[in-house]
Amino acid sequence: MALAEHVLNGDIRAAARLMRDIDDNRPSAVEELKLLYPHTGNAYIIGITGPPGAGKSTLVDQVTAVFRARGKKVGVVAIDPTSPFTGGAILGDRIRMNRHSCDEGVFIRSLATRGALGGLSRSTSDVALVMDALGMDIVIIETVGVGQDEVDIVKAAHTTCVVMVPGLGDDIQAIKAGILEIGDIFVVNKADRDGADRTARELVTMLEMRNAPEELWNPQVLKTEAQRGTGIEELVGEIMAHRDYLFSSGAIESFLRERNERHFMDILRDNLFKRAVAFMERDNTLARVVDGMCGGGIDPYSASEDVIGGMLGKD
Ligand SMILES: Nc1nc2c(ncn2[C@@H]2O[C@H](COP(=O)(O)OP(=O)(O)OP(=O)(O)O)[C@@H](O)[C@H]2O)c(=O)[nH]1
Ligand SMILES: [Mg+2]
Repeated sequence: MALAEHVLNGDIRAAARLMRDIDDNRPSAVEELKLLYPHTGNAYIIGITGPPGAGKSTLVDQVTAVFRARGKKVGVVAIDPTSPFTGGAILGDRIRMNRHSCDEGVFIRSLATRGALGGLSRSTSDVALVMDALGMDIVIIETVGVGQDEVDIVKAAHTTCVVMVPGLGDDIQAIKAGILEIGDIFVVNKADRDGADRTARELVTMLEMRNAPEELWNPQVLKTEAQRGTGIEELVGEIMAHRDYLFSSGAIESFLRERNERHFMDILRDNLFKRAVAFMERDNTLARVVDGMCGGGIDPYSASEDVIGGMLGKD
């Protein structure tokens, strides 16, 4: 029986193995994903993003508990930035989500950004797909909202929650407009700290300044204390309200079209690049091009056009 069939039967170990195969870039993993794909599209995907240490993992843990209490199965994909600033995040996530570690209805998986050759958004989509096929009703993706990569990742989520903390003060002005655009819900976590109301007010003001059309979704700003579990029910309620909006307004259609287009383009780019690399390996093209660039006889623009021309002509 193919690994995919085991996954579709809800076999958690098979899912974990397939995710490892995806990580290792095994060609067999792609064949399994092809089998799984027709059975996906049932999970509701929630993105949680925000600066390092904002309390995202603590929040994910609490939100997971609420969905579990409602009988939903929850998959969690935590993107570990493996940056020197947040080193050890994986361990931290494991500890913070410890209480779910014996729960068969919760599947937690960390992804490292380092070494994700095919692009992080591609591997995140693939892992979310496996969780979906495994029968997870909810898939939560946690990522530190810093770079374009992270923004791309949360675009795959039906509902994106942007997590902030009090005391950002003037820094809040420095938050890229991109973050405002991707948030469906804004959360001021660590509301036990001073300045939570002010941060919430500033966010509301910034959102109002966007002058978004009224018929569109109007993002709310919520306050939470993830550590004590305060405001979590309200947050889940708002996530469900956004879900209702997506489906009742029909916005889900364009969302899915955009997401599918990005997913396909990601895979296409990845596959083309892999084929180009394999093509160049046949006759050591890379070394020749680099030699030529160092010697001054070859420019990289013409060289890449030659490689693509050769590849398309011969294949
Ligand atoms: N005071 C206070 N601390 C909190 C709250 N929520 C989380 N924390 C603490 O904030 C610290 C960081 O929490 P995490 O959940 O690891 O934050 P994170 O955003 O996932 O961090 P990275 O994944 O490393 O970016 C931990 O020590 C938490 O216990 C809160 O509501 N109030
Ligand atoms: Mg975290």
